[in-house]
Amino acid sequence: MAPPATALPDDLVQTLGQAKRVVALTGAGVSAESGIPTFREAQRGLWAQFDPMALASPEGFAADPARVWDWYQWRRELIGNSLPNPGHHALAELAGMVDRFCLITQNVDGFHQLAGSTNVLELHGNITRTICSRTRKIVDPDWLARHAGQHPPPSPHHPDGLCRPDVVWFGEALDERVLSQAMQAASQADLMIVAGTAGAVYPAAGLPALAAEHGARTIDINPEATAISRLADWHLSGPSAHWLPRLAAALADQNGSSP
Ligand code: BV8
Repeated sequence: MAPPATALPDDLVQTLGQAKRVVALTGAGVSAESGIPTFREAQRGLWAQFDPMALASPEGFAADPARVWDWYQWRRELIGNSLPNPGHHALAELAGMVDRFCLITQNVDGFHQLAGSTNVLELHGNITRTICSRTRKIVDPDWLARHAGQHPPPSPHHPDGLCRPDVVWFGEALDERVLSQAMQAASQADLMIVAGTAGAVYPAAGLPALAAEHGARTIDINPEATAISRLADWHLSGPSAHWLPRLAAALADQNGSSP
């Protein structure tokens, strides 16, 4: 594959410099350069034989709690041994250079916060938190440590509960407050930067169209063309760790500051 271009279109740079309300929507692709496999990529090793969509579902957990728990434990360890990449850091830098910035992510790895982003809207939850499968109350890490040999550990909050990750599974509703904040931000944006998402998972995938319907210009960053890139005003073909730092540098140049 040819290396991605490096120059940003002039009209994109001008729009970026004039934007007052910027919203970013990220997907699994922004963590790819941190070594975290995306949902569409074949899972690795032991997990290559399983469909992530089946594992990330209440039905999958009900059918085989141990298998789903172990898959999340494998992902937690992979995430724990990985770091945010320049794409995550660039989004944190961009937030400091615009009047209003809102970061919405489909990802559950917490890398945006590790890279310094604040007020991140985690549409699909966060894999590092554990909840009770019946009450959805948070389970303390020391309970997990005391029951590390059980897959999954029983819940401390309900006699029939099990420990599960605090993520939104397919078929489960998103947190209403988080979703309405994301929809409000998208409908008020004058620029939406979409990075690393196939745009296949709803309702997250509907946010770029919502922003465009309310007059936002949209940039899509993805090595592949997707339904979102076809809607976008600009499609920057290539990795987010390549393009997001270039957006931050271009804005810093316009503001006369270093990112
Ligand atoms: C709900 C947490 C309702 C778990 C995840 C409307 C229409 C159609 C279907 C539906 C609909 N509404 C609801 C549905 C059903 C379903 C859905 O959307 N199904 C799809 C598959 C058709 N949605 C739901 O079930 C949602 N719930 O709507 O509930 C409801 C209401 C009331 C009561 C009950 C129910 C819940 C969806 C949330 C699922 N949970 N994650 C976990 O992580 O284990 S989603 C999961 O998939 C991840 O969060 C991940 O982010 C996401 C996949 O999307 P992407 O982020 O795009 O990742 P993907 O791998 O697909 O693509 C990566 C992209 O990156 C690619 O394009 C690739 O080219 C690109 N890339 C690769 N490398 C790079 C790169 N880009 C940049 N740089 C790189 N280096």
